[in-house]
Amino acid sequence: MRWDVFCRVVDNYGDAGVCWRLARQLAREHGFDVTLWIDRVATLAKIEPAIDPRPARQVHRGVTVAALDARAGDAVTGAVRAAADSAGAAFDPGDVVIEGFGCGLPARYLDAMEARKHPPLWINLEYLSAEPWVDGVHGLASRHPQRPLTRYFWFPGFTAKTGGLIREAGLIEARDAAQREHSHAWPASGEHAAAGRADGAAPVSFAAPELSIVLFCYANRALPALFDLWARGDRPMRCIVPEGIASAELAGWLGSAVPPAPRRLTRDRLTIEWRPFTSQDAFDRLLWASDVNFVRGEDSFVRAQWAAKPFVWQPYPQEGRAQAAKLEAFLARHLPDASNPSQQAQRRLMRAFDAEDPAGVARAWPGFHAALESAGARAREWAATLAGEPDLVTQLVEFARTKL
Ligand code: TRH
Repeated sequence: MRWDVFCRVVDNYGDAGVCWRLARQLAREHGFDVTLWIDRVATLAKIEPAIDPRPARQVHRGVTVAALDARAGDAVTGAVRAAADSAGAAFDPGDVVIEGFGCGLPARYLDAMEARKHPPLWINLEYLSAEPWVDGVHGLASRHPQRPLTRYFWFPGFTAKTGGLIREAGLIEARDAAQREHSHAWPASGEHAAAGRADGAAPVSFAAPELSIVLFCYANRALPALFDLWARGDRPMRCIVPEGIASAELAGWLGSAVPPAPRRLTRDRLTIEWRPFTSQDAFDRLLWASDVNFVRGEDSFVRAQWAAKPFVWQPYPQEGRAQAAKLEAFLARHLPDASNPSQQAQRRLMRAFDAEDPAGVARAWPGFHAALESAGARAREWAATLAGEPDLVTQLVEFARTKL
């Protein structure tokens, strides 16, 4: 089967991140001939460094990456435009076309779909939501208003009635292996502090081990309150910040411009470590090794759940804080026990962080920190439950086979 995946980068990295992960898995695990049509190849190159942002077409990890020429309005790639102009040919659609997040297919591509004896299976990949209504709309079809084409709506989700979550083969095993190895290298408790000093004298103080945090969030007015808490805390804190993230808040808190990555800077008990963006695989490994992960949007949010570590999710900010409903829907699934103190502490911090409420975050962090052990247990239990469901691509391929 030939698959075409279309992606237009709205902003940030998640559109490219999700579509790239999907395309890779279709090629690698199912051997399909997959083309990812994407308008901003440079955004993809930021999270897949081996991609070159310049050529109109390139093959990487079994996927053909074709540049969509957004300037043309109906978005044909330079190479395809040349072919179409010279031979009058248009796009040659695959058997399945995935329209990423309702990005819109080029008019010439739709023409070519119509011209095929059997039009391709057209699937619109929707944004992930934990909201209950998703169960009722996943998999529905709708006729195109002007063309004899049908489009199916694929809703990722957390239940068996949705299209599932992206989870490539071997992910859980790789995570478990890395975390087993890491736990040897990283004592879970404070043993290393009790190891005493080189001169054999008794340990100076039974310091708690450093807490490592990955901070991948949107601009957030509550951040300086967190940095203050972490700097004045009773244990060393290491906060790993991808380049460009939370720059304004960090510059304000430091009182100086944020240094270019890679750099490390310590203030009291808080060490901030700026790192360049890494590949998606390396970012996963960072999430697996960290004690707490602040994540955002959609793809890092899912990857933090697979990492099975305590996490704080900042949903993509929307008009009138509509994202708060998405957060509540997720909390109702992930942390449903109103009487459980640990789940309550996690809910409080996520709500305060999403609301960008400095006082709320300052009140919520100590309870969240105290509940880390049980939050970790809940994260592992949640990841195991989700891993028991068929993954999104497996379901997508099965669906395609029934329709073609
Ligand atoms: O970058 P985002 O904010 O993308 C957002 C969301 O997807 C949101 O749902 C969507 O509406 C909006 O785009 C248009 O957050 P997200 O979804 O976590 O995507 C980040 C991607 O970047 C993810 O695939 C992980 C990847 N990444 C790396 O590969 N390496 C890195 O070093 C970092 C920091 C991220």
